[in-house]
Amino acid sequence: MNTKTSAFWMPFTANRKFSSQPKMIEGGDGMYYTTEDGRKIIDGTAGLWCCNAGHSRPEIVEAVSSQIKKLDYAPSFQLGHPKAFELAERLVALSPATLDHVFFTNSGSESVDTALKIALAYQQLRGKGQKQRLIGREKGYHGTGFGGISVGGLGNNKRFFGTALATDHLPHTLNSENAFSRGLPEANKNQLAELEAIVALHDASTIAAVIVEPVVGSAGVIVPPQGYLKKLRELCTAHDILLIFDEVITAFGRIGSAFAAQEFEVLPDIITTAKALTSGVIPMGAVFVSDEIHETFMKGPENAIELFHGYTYSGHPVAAAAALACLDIYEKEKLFEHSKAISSHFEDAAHGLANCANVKDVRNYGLMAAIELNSGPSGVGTRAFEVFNKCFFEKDILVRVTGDVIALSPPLIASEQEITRLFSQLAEAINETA
Ligand code: PXG
Repeated sequence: MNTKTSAFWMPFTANRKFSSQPKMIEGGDGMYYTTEDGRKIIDGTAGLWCCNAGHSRPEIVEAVSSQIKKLDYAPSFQLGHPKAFELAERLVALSPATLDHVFFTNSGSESVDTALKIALAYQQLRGKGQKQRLIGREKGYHGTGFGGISVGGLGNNKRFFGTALATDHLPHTLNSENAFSRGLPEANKNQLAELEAIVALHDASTIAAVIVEPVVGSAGVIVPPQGYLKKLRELCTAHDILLIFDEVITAFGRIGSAFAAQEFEVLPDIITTAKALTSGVIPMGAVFVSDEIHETFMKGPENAIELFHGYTYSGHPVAAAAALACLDIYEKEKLFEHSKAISSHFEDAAHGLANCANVKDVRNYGLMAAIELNSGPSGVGTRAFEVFNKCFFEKDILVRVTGDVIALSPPLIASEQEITRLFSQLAEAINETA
């Protein structure tokens, strides 16, 4: 292994393969990354679905550096600093009504574990302590904490680590009959019958919460069938089960609205976020909790800690400053509206690849798209990985690969021309790959 890269054990990476041909990014500016050899490449993925405001925005740089000068760190345990409160207020002004309380974390994984713990504790506090089972969904990705992998539905992420919690899983909603759907695919009547079956099997009295990504990200942009999320909400309400939307990818304009909950007009009890909260600049996550849940915690003696949970860096002042500057950019530049406005151009551009070599499916919603390829002769993911390399080294675009899926999620500042260029370069790369 290349000694220059072996000290850093890279996450979710084929470390030895990386080492043989490192792909290094040295700079970022707006829609572009600069590679080690000085090429400007279009960031087709907003980093890892997070840099929604684009890279190295001077407003965020300024907010972060002046915050460090003023107050670098202060605890949030039994002590406060104003930026975290200001940010919480700004966030609840954006979030769906009744989700009026924010718990700060440092990542999506921590947001998910926080949400699951709040759900379990809530059921105990309201006298329904038997409700301890958590329901996820096949192909779901909820980060890498023990809670997140337990409700998650991706085998590779779970198999060495046991199943820490009592869980069960809904079926995923990917249906080959719906290949090449634009936006929301048609509903399949039986998709939610499984929830009834899970409830019949375990009994609603043992189920605390259901957690889903409103639009699945990591497993390859799986768009919810029409009416699916509304029906899921109805079933959860009917069985007195909390509904958690994991919006670590979908929140903050990725699909046009501030939250997928608003986009699909479905009100969950808890929403998890991270990534684009700070446009990826400083790690930070936020869990939005309903008034009803929050009030349930606020009933004990006033001098008692209501929730034995939190992180050294919950509400970190520098992260809060970055998030506030980022929200200012989203607002001033109307980036959520812009994201919605260019989404039909994005959809056309994505579906323009339907006839490229080996394309098996194209899926899209908002500024999320998946181009799924047939597996190559050497197995799952090999062809897509070759496309990824060709894009990076020859076509000057960054795409994301998971298995046979190439995922696109550009920063929300993308222009129509940049989107056209992104997809035309990708089309060339796909057609030039055997
Ligand atoms: N929930 C969802 C829905 C996510 O997409 C997490 C939780 C965990 O977030 P952290 O910040 O702990 O990584 C995620 C993260 C990919 C990719 O390529 C996606 C994620 C992370 C890394 C890569 O699809 N999503």
